[in-house]
Amino acid sequence: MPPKRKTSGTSRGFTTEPIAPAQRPDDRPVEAAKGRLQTSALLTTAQGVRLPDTDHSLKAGPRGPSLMDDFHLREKITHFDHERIPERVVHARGAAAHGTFTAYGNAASATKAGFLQRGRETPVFVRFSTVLGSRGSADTVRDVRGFAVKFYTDEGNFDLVGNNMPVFFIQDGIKFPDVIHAAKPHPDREIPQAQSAHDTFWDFVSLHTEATHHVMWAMSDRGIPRSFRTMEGFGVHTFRLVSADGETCLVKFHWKPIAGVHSLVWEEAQIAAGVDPDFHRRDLADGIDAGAPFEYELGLQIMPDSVDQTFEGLDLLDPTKIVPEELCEVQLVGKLTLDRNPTNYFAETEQVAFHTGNLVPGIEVTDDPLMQARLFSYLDTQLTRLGGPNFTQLPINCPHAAVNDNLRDGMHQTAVPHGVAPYLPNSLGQEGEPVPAEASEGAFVHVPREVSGPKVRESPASFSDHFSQATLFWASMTEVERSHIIEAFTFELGKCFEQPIRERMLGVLANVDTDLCSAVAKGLGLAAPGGAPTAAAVTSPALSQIITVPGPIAGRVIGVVAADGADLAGINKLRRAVEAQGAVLRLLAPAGGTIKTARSTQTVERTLLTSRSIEYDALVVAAGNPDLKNIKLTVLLGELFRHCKVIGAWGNGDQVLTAAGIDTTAPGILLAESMAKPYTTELFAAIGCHRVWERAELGMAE
Ligand code: HDD
Repeated sequence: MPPKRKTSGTSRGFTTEPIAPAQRPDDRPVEAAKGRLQTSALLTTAQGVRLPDTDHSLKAGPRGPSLMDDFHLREKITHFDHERIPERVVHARGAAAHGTFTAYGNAASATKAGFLQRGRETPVFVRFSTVLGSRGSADTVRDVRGFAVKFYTDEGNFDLVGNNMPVFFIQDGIKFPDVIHAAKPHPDREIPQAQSAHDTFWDFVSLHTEATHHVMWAMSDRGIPRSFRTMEGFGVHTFRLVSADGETCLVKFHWKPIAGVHSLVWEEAQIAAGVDPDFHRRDLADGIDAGAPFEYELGLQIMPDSVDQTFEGLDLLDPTKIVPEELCEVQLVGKLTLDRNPTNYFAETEQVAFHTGNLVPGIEVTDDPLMQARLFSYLDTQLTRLGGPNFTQLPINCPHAAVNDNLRDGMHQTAVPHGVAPYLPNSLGQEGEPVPAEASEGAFVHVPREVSGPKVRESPASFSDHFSQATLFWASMTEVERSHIIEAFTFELGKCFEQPIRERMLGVLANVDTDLCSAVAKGLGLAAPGGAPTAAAVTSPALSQIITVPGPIAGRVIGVVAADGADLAGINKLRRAVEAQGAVLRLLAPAGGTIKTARSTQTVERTLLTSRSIEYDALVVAAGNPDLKNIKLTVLLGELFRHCKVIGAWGNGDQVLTAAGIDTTAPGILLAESMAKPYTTELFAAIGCHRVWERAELGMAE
C-alpha cells in the first residue's frame, strides 16, 4: 500500500534534517569550507578546550618522561596517525576544480534531464587523474587520464565518469581486476611505478587482444597530454537518453576542449616526471588562479535506439569501439567552465566519490557489460576508501537537490534524523516524512525494456572483432603521429624482459598494420611476423590532433630570456599582449632578483637554474644582451628546438640563439627587428598551432 501523503505534522516531528545548505559545495561560504571545527579564534583541542602551547609535551620536568596526562599530545598524535585514507585502487593521483556547466538547450528534445535544458547553469566538480600511479606519482607518465565530472543538478547528482580516451582495454568488467593487476607495479618489488612499460602489462595485452584498439590510443600522443586543458573527454559507453514524451535514443558523450587537443612529446613527459612531477596539477591550479579558466563543450553523438543496439554495423555495447565522428556528428550541447580551485585537497579532491550509477531522470545506462560491472564497483569501493556508507554527507559529495531518504546510522553519520519510523509505508504519518515521487514530480522511472536470454558466460559474436578499429586509428594518423606511436611501442616493449611477450605483441601489431609492426620489430631488433590486417575502409580525420589553423593560446606559458640592459619596454609590450590572450609571460634570467635598465626594473620570475624547457610553450630572447651565453641556456633552447616549440628573438637577441647552436633559418624560429604588433600576431599564431612539426618532418627535431 502506498504511504499516505502528509503535509502537516503531528506532535512528534519526523524529518531527516536535510544537510545544512552551508555544507553544500556551491554555496559553502569560507566559514563552512573551513569545516565545522575551525570557528574559534584561539587554538583548541578537538573538544574545544583552549590550549596555551602546542610545541611542548607535558613532561615530569624539562628533561623528564612525557606524561599520560597530556591529553593534547595524545589527541594530536592519534589524529595525525590516522590522517591518511586508502588511496583509490585506480586513479589514485588526481587534481580537481570547481566550475559551472551551462546548457545550450539543443539536447532538450532528446532528454528530459533538467541540467540540459536551455540556459540551465549547474555547479560541477571535475577530477582529472592518471590510472596506474600511486597518489604521489608523476603527472606526465604515459597513461590514460580520468575525466570525472560531478553535476550537482536540481534533480540529484549526475556523475559522468569518463576518460580522455573513448575506448577501454576490456569488454567485460569481470576482467577489470586482471587488467589492473597486470598494469600495476609487479607484486614482488612494487616496480615500476606508474608505468605500462613492463612485462605483465604487455603479457595481458598480447593475450587479450580486445585491448589492441585501446593500446593504440595509449601509445599515441593521447597518452601524454600537454595539459588537462588540452584533453578530450569521453563517456566511453553508450548511454540511453529519454525525452519528456518517453522517446529514447542511444548516445555517446564527448568533452571537446576549447583550447584544442594537444600533447607533450615523450622526452618532455619524461623530463617533467623528474623535474616537475606536479606538472598537470600545477598547470590546472595556476591557470585558474591566473584567470584562464579550463573550458570544454559537451558533445553528444545521438543514434537511434534500435533493437540490436548497433549503428552502421558497430555494436554500441562494445566499449572497445568508437563511432567515428564522420559517421555520426558530435553535437555540442553545453559548456563546462572550470574556474575555482579547491580550498582543501583532502576534503574535496581526495574525498570526492564518483559513481556511474549516479544518474538523473532522462539519462540511463545500457547493457554494456563493462558498464554493468562499474555500477557495482564505485559504490562498493567508497565503503573502504571513505570508511562507511555516509560519504554522501561529505560536503563535496552532498547533492544540491533536497534529500529525504530513510537511510540511517552507520559510520560517520553526521545528520541528526528526527522521528521513529524510518520506513515506508508506516502508519504514524509524521511531519516531514518522505513520500514516493510521481513521474510528474521528477521521479526517476526506468524505461521499461524487455530483458531476456539464456544465463551464459559468453560475449556476443560482434565482440570478437579486435583489430578493425585499431587499424582505423592507425590509418587516421599523420606521419608525425605515427612515428610517435612506433616510438612508444618500441620503448614500452623494449622495457619488457620476456622475449615471448615482445614476440606475441608483435604478432598482435601484425594484425593492425604491416608497416607499424615492421617498424617496431626493427626497433626491437626482432623479425616482423606476418599478420592479416584488414585495410581500413575509412579513416577518421577527427582522430588526428595535428592542426594547421591556430587555436587559442589561453593558459600557455611564454618565456622571455633577458639580463640587465635588456629591452624592458619591449618585454612590457609583449607581456601586455600575452596577458590579453589569457596566456602567461615568465621573465627568465641567469640570476634571480631584478633586471635593470637606466629607466626601469623588472622582477625575474625564473632563473636558468630553476627552469627547464618543459615549462614553456615558446621561448623568446629579448633584445639587449647579445653576449648571453650559458650552458643551461644552450640546453634549454636545444630542448625547445628538438621538441618543435616556437623560438623567437627580437633585435640582437638572435645572436644569443646562434651562440646556443640554434639554426635560425629553421621553421618556427621567429625573428623581428623590434617588439611590435605584427610580431606578436605571428608569434601567437605559431603557438596556437602548438608545435612546429615541420622541424620533425625535416628530421631536425625530436
Ligand atoms: Fe573506473 C575510478 C573511469 C572502468 C572501477 N574510474 C575511476 C575514475 C575514473 C574512472 C575517471 C576516477 C574517479 C575519481 O576521480 O574519483 N573506469 C573509468 C572508465 C572506465 C572504467 C572511463 C571504462 C570505460 N572502473 C572501470 C571498471 C571498474 C572500475 C570496469 C570495475 C569493474 N574505477 C573503478 C573503481 C574506482 C574507479 C575501483 C577507483 C576509485 C573509485 O572508483 O572511486 O571503483
